[in-house]
Amino acid sequence: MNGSADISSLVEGIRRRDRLAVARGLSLVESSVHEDRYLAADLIDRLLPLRPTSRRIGITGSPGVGKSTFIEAYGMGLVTRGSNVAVLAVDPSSRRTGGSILGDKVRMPQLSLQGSAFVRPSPSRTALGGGTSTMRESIIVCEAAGYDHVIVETVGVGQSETEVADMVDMFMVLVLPTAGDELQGIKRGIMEVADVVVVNKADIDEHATLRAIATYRSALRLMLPAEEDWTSEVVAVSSLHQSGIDGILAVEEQFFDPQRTTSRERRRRRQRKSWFEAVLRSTALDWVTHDRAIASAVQDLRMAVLEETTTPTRGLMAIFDQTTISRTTSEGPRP
Ligand SMILES: Nc1nc2c(ncn2[C@@H]2O[C@H](COP(=O)(O)OP(=O)(O)O)[C@@H](O)[C@H]2O)c(=O)[nH]1
Ligand SMILES: [Mg+2]
Repeated sequence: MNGSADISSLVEGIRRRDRLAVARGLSLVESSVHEDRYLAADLIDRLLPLRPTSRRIGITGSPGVGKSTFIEAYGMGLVTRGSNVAVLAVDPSSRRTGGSILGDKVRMPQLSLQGSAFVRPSPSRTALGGGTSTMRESIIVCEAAGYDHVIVETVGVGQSETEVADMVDMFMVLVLPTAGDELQGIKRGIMEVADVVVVNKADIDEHATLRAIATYRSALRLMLPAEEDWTSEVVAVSSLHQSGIDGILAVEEQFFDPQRTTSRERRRRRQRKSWFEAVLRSTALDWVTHDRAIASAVQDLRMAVLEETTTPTRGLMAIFDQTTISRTTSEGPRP
């Protein structure tokens, strides 16, 4: 990558849905190399106006619940209906294990072979925000390439699930048919943002699956709905046998009913706001750590706080006042 000519040809390639160009675009937005971040910003700017409408779908659930297998089955269902599907994975742990990236690819063997599907396991980011920090840009690249479905799989634990919920239109939580015990283990926060609860591995135990459906339905009724015009659905599937996928596709159609357009747009607007706030926070932190004078003052302050000779608030106020005063005096009119 060395400049705007390259960006132009990359934009063209992405628009033609050239797989190599899409992959290169994704690598560029994921890159943490300083110059790449400027090129990536340039690329995203150029792609933004070129996006057809898409459906962004997030998939979460405990490791082993069957997310990758589900995406394979669901993705195949979509492809069969004529959709173009891109799959992105958030894996904050992949840097350490290395294996899960390969594992995911291996577990979507059918979908990976489809001409109208693109499966991309994203590497982790060590920078602030972990694996999700550039996911929004990755989604934009896929949309510009004409993928009408962008499916994001969370692989990590902790924050990444709710972060992904904040960047998709429809958020699905996969659970096992062992409802009673499972409900204890699932964080309430995740259930509250679930638009669809998918009881996977229904093939294992039919009765347990029915019980699980009932349990999740009543649990969801006690929670505040994520959207005021949508009641969270509970659907059972067997991803392994690719059965129950019609039910998922039907729920998706209901969710994306044109009558709900306004509330979906409201949701995306809300998400753009939190995107801005997140970038503002990390950029502000970048500025502080890149300005040598401030960074060294902050380091002194850090020590002072450890020694309890000052408090974080008092110390940071002092640093802030000092830099603002010195800037205004140096930039102000000279006598
Ligand atoms: N019996 C059964 N096994 C499944 C089903 N879906 C996934 N599995 C198995 O569960 C294991 C974990 O699946 P995987 O998709 O890798 O889970 P992930 O970690 O959530 O992505 C694999 O061995 C799958 O074959 C299902 O519907 N029924
Ligand atoms: Mg997986």
